[in-house]
Amino acid sequence: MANFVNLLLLGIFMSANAASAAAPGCEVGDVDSMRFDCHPEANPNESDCVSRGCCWRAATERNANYTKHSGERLRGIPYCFYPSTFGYKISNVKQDDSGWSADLSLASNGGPYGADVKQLRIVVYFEDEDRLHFKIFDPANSRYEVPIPVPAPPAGKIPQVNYIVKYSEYPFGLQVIRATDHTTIFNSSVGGMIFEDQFLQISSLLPSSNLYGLGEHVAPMLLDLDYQTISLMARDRGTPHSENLNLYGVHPFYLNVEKSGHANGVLFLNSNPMDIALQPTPAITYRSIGGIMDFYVFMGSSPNEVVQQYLEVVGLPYMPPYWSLGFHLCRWGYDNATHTAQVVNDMRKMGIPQDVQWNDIDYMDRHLDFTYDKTRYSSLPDLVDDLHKHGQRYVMITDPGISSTQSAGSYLPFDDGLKMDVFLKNSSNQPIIGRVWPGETAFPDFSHPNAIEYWTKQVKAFHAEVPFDGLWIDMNEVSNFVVGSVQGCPNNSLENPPYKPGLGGDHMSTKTLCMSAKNYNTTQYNMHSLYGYFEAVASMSALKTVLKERSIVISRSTYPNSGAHGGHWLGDNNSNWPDLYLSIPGVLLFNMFGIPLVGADICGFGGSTTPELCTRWMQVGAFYPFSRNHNSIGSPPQEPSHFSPEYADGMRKALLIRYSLLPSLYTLFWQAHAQGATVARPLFFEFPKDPATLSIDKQFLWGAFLLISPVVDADETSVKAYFPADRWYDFYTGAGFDSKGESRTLTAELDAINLHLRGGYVTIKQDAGLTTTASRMNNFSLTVALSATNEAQGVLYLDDGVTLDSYETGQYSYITYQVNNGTLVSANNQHSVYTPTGGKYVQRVLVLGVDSPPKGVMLNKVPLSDSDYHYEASTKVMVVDLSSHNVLINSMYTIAWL
Ligand SMILES: *[C@@H]1O[C@H](CO)[C@@H](O)[C@H](O)[C@H]1NC(C)=O
Ligand SMILES: *[C@@H]1O[C@H](CO)[C@@H](O)[C@H](O)[C@H]1NC(C)=O
Ligand SMILES: *[C@@H]1O[C@H](CO)[C@@H](O)[C@H](O)[C@H]1NC(C)=O
Ligand SMILES: *[C@@H]1O[C@H](CO)[C@@H](O)[C@H](O)[C@H]1NC(C)=O
Ligand SMILES: *[C@@H]1O[C@H](CO)[C@@H](O)[C@H](O)[C@H]1NC(C)=O
Ligand SMILES: *[C@@H]1O[C@H](CO)[C@@H](O)[C@H](O)[C@H]1NC(C)=O
Ligand SMILES: *[C@@H]1O[C@H](CO)[C@@H](O)[C@H](O)[C@H]1NC(C)=O
Ligand SMILES: *[C@@H]1O[C@H](CO)[C@@H](O)[C@H](O)[C@H]1NC(C)=O
Ligand SMILES: CC(=O)N[C@H]1CO[C@H](CO)[C@@H](O)[C@@H]1O
Repeated sequence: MANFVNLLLLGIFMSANAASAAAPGCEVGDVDSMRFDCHPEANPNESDCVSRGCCWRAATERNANYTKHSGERLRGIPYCFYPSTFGYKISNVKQDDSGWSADLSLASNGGPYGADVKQLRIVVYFEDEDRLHFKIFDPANSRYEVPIPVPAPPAGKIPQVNYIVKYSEYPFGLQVIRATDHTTIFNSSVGGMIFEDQFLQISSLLPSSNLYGLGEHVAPMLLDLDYQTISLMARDRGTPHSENLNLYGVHPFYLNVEKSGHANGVLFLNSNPMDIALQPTPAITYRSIGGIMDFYVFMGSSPNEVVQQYLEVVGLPYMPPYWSLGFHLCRWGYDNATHTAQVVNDMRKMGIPQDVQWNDIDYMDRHLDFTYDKTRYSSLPDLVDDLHKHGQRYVMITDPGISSTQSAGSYLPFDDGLKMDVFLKNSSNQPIIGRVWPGETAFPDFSHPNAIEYWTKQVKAFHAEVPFDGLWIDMNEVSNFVVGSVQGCPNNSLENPPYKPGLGGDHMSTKTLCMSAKNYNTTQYNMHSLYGYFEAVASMSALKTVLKERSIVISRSTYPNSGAHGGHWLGDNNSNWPDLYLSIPGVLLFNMFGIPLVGADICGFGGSTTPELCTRWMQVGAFYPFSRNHNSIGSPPQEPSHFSPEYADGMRKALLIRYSLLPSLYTLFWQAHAQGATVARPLFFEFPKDPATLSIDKQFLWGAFLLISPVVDADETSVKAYFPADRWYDFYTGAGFDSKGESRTLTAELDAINLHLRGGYVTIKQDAGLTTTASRMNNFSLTVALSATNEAQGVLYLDDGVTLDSYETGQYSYITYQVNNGTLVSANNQHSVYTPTGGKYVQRVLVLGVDSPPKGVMLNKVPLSDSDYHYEASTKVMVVDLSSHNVLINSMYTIAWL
């Protein structure tokens, strides 16, 4: 008997061993980089691995260099990996006009996280010339799908597509190949595809390891593929000191740049908490705990085109009001309205530009939304009135948590919410109660059909008391000071899913509501990461109804399509140099995500800034698309007006440059809104074939024309800047040089930020005032930066800056500039309806890179007098003074020089 038991054990041992070493399909693991992790949880072991139908083998050179990752997960070449025989088999492939569909049947054992959906369906839509869309789902049971608006699949056939789609039969994998250069963009014939109720997994080979996106996280711009796992789930998490931790927003979109310089992109349209594992193969693995597999693949082939194609799916950015491009000032810890007003007055006295004053939660009565403290902030309406009289604006914070403990009849936001049934509910179908600033609160379900009406009512009532100009929506991950709710959470599979994404070791409901809390249609398990998105939709809708003009919603939590409803700030950073640097990749990422109105808290939120740090940060922050200085309670003041002239001068100078460039910046926002362009742009977007640009995230561009090279370290008096091969001009002197693609060391005094104009572009400026209202009264000037072939081009979009849908309703002017052979042509023949009511004339034209002194200059073929122009031989700059000629900015004219 004893022998028999021993034999049996030996038999089991041997068969397990055989499965791991010689099982069919395990030879895929002979190449370390082709191993896809079958046991991402902590502490894998052989028997557990083999019972999953996977292969177990010690990696050839494993782990000496890898450490434990967040949440106790292992990093490195996996011991436990999928055999090449794991997965589904395809059958019944049917072509139709706009793609094909097929059945997928499970043909091996499935995953370890619950029952597998054995019969799946795949539908492949050839949606657009450069966009492929496919879905893999359970045909027998409808499952949650992300409720953001996306284009409907085409009704008929797309005449010509720039891709070829193939598949492998078993195990099933999909390949998407760009037709023009035969690059495989997506290839899921690797790893282990799994489809279970609470676990979806699919892997794909990447064409190159130049990978960007997958936010929101804090990290350098170029992602690290050395066995890194990025978790996505909206979370209120201040200043994580570890990269890749899940943060406020969720953007499962990446952009990839191939060796050729061509780019591609992929969106995984899924909103459940997920892990995204990257490995150096290069390859990507998505592990989501719900929804369906819904993918969009974008062929590019330039980075700009990838973003454009992505935004055609998730929605173009909205058009912000002109004033929102001015400078914003805020802090938590203004004790009263007088204190807030004092800051505004100090800024005016110091002659430092400011458009918008903000308040954090200090203004509220006991932290109740839609109230203000009638003692400390009794003069708030007067402050707002004074701002408006000075052509300035006011924005204050609003949190989603609505106090549930006020006596009935005393607090309408709660009473109305009950009446209109808009709160998220718990398992006994009552409003789920958490705890935030005002104490116990209920949380509006902004996806509820009544939510917009409910929220608009509150916004309108408060606006009647305090006529604010925009909404700052914080804490909308949604943040909660207790885990789940004040009653805790039930114990069920939504609260404790069989696979738990890394989440930095957090529980699912850490700092948020229970996963089983109920939205109108579904649960927080599915909709959690869309909370801030739906709040932004409701907030922007309310502002349109109440203000009847363009406004801003600045949201902490975002999801694809958020950019169509407002902007974002990067959250609670700290006053230190690393955070100053990391703000640049943060800003660049959100431009790729279609939320160009973005910036970090200038000078840092937490901690104490120093005058030097704050000066450098104000200089780079003057070039954030959304430029706001914000500070935490208890930290020393960091308003620009607070500093001595040694520092304040450098801050003022940077802001005045921003204000002078606002016509060009506003035009960039219009290009984002109308065409899906980025505003702040990484260098590789313009120079993707130059490998040196692929990792540059300490410099960035505005559009194609302005290179910004800030100081991001302490005690620097110079900065090393890279110049891709092109003609560049010093912004201050206009002197130019031709770069072959080289780094240069530039002087960087404390009072100035290095800026360069790119040859080939026309920049439109307006003399800076101390508010955008004042700036708009000033006249325009053009700076023509000639290319090496003496050409340049530019565009200008003009409207009144506030009317809703100015572009859509045609109330704008659009001017193009063409320069070649010594002639500038300003043409308004595309559209010229709007004429500025303030500053409207072109005062000056600067031409940079004019090789020899002009013999004459003509305006509309009529020679100008010698006193109307001059030439600076040392810098090769020609200045044409048009001030006595009344040249309207939106008129047709030519300027020629010989
Ligand atoms: C292997 O891992 C599983 C799951 O963690 C555990 O239950 C089992 O005891 C482990 N076996 C050994 C031999 O360590
Ligand atoms: C481990 O790290 C050391 C030092 O960085 C390096 O020399 C070595 O090549 C690495 N080994 C592997 C297997 O990556
Ligand atoms: C996709 O990947 C598989 C597995 O590595 C490989 O055999 C196949 O050639 C790839 N297909 C394409 C089109 O790249
Ligand atoms: C307002 O706050 C400032 C700054 O803390 C303080 O000095 C001042 O006394 C306060 N004024 C009133 C009226 O409370
Ligand atoms: C649901 O919330 C209500 C408060 O709105 C609370 O009284 C009740 O106990 C909660 N139910 C559960 C199951 O937590
Ligand atoms: C809720 O479900 C209805 C009916 O299926 C659908 O029309 C609506 O778009 C859904 N709303 C959200 C926010 O998911
Ligand atoms: C939750 O339920 C599971 C399964 O019923 C049980 O194993 C676990 O101990 C429970 N957890 C708690 C905290 O009650
Ligand atoms: C360039 O301008 C000169 C002087 O106006 C003119 O003679 C010449 O024909 C122009 N060349 C072209 C290619 O337009
Ligand atoms: C939570 C967090 O770290 N937020 C921001 C603070 O620091 C950097 C730089 O400003 C940002 O990129 C982070 O997103």
